[in-house]
Amino acid sequence: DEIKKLRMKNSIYKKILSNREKGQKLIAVLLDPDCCKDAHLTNIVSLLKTHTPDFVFVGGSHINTSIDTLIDILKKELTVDVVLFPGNANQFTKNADALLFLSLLSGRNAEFLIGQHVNSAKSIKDTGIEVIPTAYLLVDGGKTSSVAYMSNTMPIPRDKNEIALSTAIAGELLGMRLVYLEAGSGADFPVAADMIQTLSANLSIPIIVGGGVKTTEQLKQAFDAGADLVVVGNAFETNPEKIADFIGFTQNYNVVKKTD
Ligand code: 1GP
Repeated sequence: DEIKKLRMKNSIYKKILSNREKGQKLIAVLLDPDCCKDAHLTNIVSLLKTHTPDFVFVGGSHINTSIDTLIDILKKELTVDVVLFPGNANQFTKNADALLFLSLLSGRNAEFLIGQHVNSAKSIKDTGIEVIPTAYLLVDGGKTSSVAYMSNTMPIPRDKNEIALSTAIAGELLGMRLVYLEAGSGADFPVAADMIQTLSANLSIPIIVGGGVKTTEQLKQAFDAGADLVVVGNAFETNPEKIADFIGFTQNYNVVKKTD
């Protein structure tokens, strides 16, 4: 019951909001349980011990490995907040600190707009986990993404800022608490700065940006454009040592902002 009460405090969402109010940017490392195991996992865990991101996101469009096993290890070894970023209802586990309850608003597949949610809603609520309703917008990242394929939906064209904006506003008006602008894992191009800017100028909820962010220059562009939280996965799968650069960059960006 105590755990339930703690979880109901919405501490993850509060952390996102309070940093946003202070103009401080956040970074999350996305771990895909299929890739993040054995020696690679050991390496990542030891890197995360010294270079701690604001969050670790766990999930993926298509997963064959147990999410719980990965979360167990992360919780044992690290103090970082673990946020579930599920590709479908089967990936739900109560062992994370919060759940992004994603509705794929850019698509027109009822299954990913509300179907998976109905299947899992009661069991999610019973656990008392912090749930963050999130407007999930897939944007074309230059190649077919797993999200597009697995959800059988089309992404928003990357230059159609007004479509992205109307979609995000619809999410806000439906009561969603976050917008996740997604170019797809391993995208050739991250979401364009002017699309992020358009949303950031017109929304009152925080914006997460992810997909195809491979350099600190791209991270800076996303922050400058108004992203509150940037999620990076692939770049760290190929080069785990980049974690230090990205986290160092974010800390420095926040210090410079504070003294501006
Ligand atoms: C994918 O937004 C995340 O859902 C992160 O993408 O793996 O390309 O960093 P990358």
